Amino acid sequence: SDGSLRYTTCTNGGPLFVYVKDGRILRVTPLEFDATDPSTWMIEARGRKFSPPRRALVAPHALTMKSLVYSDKRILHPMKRVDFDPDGERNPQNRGKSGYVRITWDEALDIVAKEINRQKRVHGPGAITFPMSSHHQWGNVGYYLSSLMRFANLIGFTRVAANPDSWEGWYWGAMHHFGNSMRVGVPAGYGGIEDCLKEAEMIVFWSSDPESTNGAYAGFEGTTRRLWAKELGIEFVHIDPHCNPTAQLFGGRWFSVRPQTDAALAQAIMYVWATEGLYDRDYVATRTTGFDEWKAYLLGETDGVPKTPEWQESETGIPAKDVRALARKWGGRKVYLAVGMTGTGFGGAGRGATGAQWARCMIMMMAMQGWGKPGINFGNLEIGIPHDLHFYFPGYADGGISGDLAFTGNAVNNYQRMPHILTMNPVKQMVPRQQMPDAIIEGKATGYLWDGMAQEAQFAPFTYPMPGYSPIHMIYRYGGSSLSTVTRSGRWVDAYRHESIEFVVNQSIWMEGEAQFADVILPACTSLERWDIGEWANSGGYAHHGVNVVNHRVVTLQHKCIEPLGESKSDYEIFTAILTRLGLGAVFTEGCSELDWVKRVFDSSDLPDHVSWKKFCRKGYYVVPPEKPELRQPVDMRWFAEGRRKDLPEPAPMPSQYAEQFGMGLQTPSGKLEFVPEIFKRHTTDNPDRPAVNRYIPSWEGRSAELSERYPLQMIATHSRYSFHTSMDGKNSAVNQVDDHRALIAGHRFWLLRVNTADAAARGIRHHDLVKIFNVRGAVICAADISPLVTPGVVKSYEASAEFQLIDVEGETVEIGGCLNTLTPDRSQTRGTSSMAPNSCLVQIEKWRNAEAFKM
Ligand code: MGD
Ligand code: MGD
Ligand code: 4MO
Repeated sequence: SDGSLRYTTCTNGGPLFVYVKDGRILRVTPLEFDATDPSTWMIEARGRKFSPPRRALVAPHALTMKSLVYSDKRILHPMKRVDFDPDGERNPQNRGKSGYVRITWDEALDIVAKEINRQKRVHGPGAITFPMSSHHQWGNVGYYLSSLMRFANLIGFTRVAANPDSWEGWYWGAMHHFGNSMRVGVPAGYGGIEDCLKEAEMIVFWSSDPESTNGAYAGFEGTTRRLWAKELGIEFVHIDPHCNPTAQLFGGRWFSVRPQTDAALAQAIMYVWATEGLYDRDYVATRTTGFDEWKAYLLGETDGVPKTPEWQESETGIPAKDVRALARKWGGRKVYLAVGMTGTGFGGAGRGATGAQWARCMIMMMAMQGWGKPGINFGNLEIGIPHDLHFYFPGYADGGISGDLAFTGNAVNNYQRMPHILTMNPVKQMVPRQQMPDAIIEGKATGYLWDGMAQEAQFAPFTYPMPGYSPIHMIYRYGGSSLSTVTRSGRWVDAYRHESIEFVVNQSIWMEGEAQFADVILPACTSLERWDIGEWANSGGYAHHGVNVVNHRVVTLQHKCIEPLGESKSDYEIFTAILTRLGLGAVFTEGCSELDWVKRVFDSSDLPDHVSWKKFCRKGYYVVPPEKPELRQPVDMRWFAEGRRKDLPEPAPMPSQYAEQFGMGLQTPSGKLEFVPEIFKRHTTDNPDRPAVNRYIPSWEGRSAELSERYPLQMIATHSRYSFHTSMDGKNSAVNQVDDHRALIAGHRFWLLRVNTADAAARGIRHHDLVKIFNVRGAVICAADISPLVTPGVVKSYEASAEFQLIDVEGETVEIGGCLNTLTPDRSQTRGTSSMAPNSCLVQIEKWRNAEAFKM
């Protein structure tokens, strides 16, 4: 009615309508279905019928897209650092200090293309690196695993080997008890919604806050289902140092556990089960191995310390009587255990020094309770929707246009349906992500692989530099989040300024984070300014059937809604322009525009069987009809509990990975659920950090650590409720105005630090005072958010401030953007792994100068 055109798009927080008039975006709204879209599924449970709303319940950050497009932090033209001369003085020491001048695209592309050639000529393969983040704007064509991977492979590069950041404790620990390596050691969650609603009596949320983390991409799609569970009288319990938004919304008993002591609590619960017979004896006897050895440890027969509720009290801070009561209740009921964002793995508890101990306990607890029997499973009603999973559409990790068969899901997923020119990185050298700054500064680093192919892959170390290859001399950074998402991130500043780094190019949409440390900046555009295609929440790869979290399967054409702002270009166009200068333009594009690739992805999917290209383009989205009730996906692990052949719609494990008969048993050497993993017995006997019999080993950065005398508070900085990592924070995004996200004080939007009332009072800190949070690694200025919702002795905040802003105040350097990862330890959780352990980092806080003083 206002004369605008309605386009569609998809984001990390769900699909949107985008209203455009005269080349400008007027507004974005959550996508709503109409009468022509297929019907919605219904679940019957305990005499009630449940069906979700017929619209996309998107995340708050999705709705900020317009403000991101028109942000005043957009980079609108190519730029060069003022004191960078590619043919003369390069002044690496001034990165992040000196300013920029505008240059033309021609000049920028020439500098970058020439430098790529020079690096190869002078140093040889391996000198260039493309550090990649874990996420991207939505869409199968533009995704970093798609276009950027294709581009980087055509150039050749030292790979920055990612650590399994989302999965840490599961990959390095839990996986060895039950397999699921192709899911990085987390359970699958099939059929979990219906089973939970029909059967479960209680849900234990353990390090699980789906109202904040939204099953990653599902917005508030799961909220409705949890409300149904409340209506049905399913009891909720929360184990978390923070009375998180899920606990706040739904209520239920909150166990305020001290960070990283969870394994002690879990073991005390298992002690009660073991001694009071509150476990599934038949299941343990027939489906598992090693229980006697585990039980001996619980009872203290092996180390003289019975793991009683009294024993755990001084560690966790939870009274013994409460633990005993919880254990008895749990042991006598059908319980869903909810760990992390989907309830089936993840969780901040897994991203700390004791992360693997905790994740291992979670699997063992479920083994004791009969995992897979009706009402006994992992989940928090976030995953396991009765979708038609036979309908095929590729996820973003399934390779897109990359042609990369080694580091994406392409080889096992979409390649056969969309053959395109293969691309391969000829460089075998890798550098571990968390150690990359040290690799640059000290010239060496050791890492361990994240590879889901097999459980064994993680035991072989790799070293940097690798004989035969050049160390890194050029960084091609795409985006710029490391200062905020990598541990002890202040190291990056020194790495960027290191003399061995001859050239830094940054391709970013906004002037933030690492973009400020580049020699040449290439302006990219947002996904609303270019073509793409994607299915909501379909990540693919290690999260096979990831769509199982949203209520409807929605594939969207991601329209080019407006022309790119200023001189910005799509990433694909930038890559094409650089490769054209290297004579590889046509190899990269195969003669295709982005819209052509979108059509190729469309054709590779099952969409053409149901909707014409023309109709799809006009409507902008397609909703997959739900599965017929009789064909609904089976419940995860039910086959195992019943001793049948595996009946789940997933390709893993590989045929070679079954102990005896294909489809029978788990991906463990015994085929059973192993309380004492055989794989650990084989490979870690010389590593006390990774014992075969799981133990409670207090955190090396916990309350008993030496550091705690000077830094008595434990900081947990987990995933931000309102932004998606750095992506929707800062840059004057609408998210910035959310009071629960940043506080506007003296003209600056400060990152929030939630402090317990008693800890604040002891330090004379009042609500919204500026506080300095610090340790040996750095100091950050935040706004105090005083609240009883956080356990005393713990300060709660979030990772992923997009802004990184160092200022000097009376000789002291402090960071005022909110990059709390400048304080977290860079040490791996355990020896012999490349795992991040940001959680439970020891800090002190004090009231900082008042806001008026800050203004000067
Ligand atoms: P993102 O902000 O998602 O974070 O860490 P990252 O993956 O590093 O980074 C994406 C980057 O890509 C941004 O800079 C963004 O601007 C850029 N980008 C996105 N789309 C485009 C595009 O279209 N074009 C271009 N040119 N650039 C684009 C996430 C990581 O953080 C994760 S996944 C986890 S699980 C860890 N969690 C965690 C924690 O729990 N606690 C602490 N303390 N730290 C953590 N860090 C980890
Ligand atoms: P976290 O926020 O790390 O999320 O999903 P999760 O790993 O589940 O942790 C969840 C809860 O664990 C929090 O309430 C936190 O207080 C608690 N916790 C932290 N430490 C401990 C501990 O030691 N013990 C116990 N018991 N609890 C603890 C992460 C997932 O979220 C991932 S991997 C990504 S990449 C996505 N990121 C993301 C985002 O950046 N923003 C939004 N809005 N959603 C996201 N969803 C995804
Ligand atoms: Mo993650």
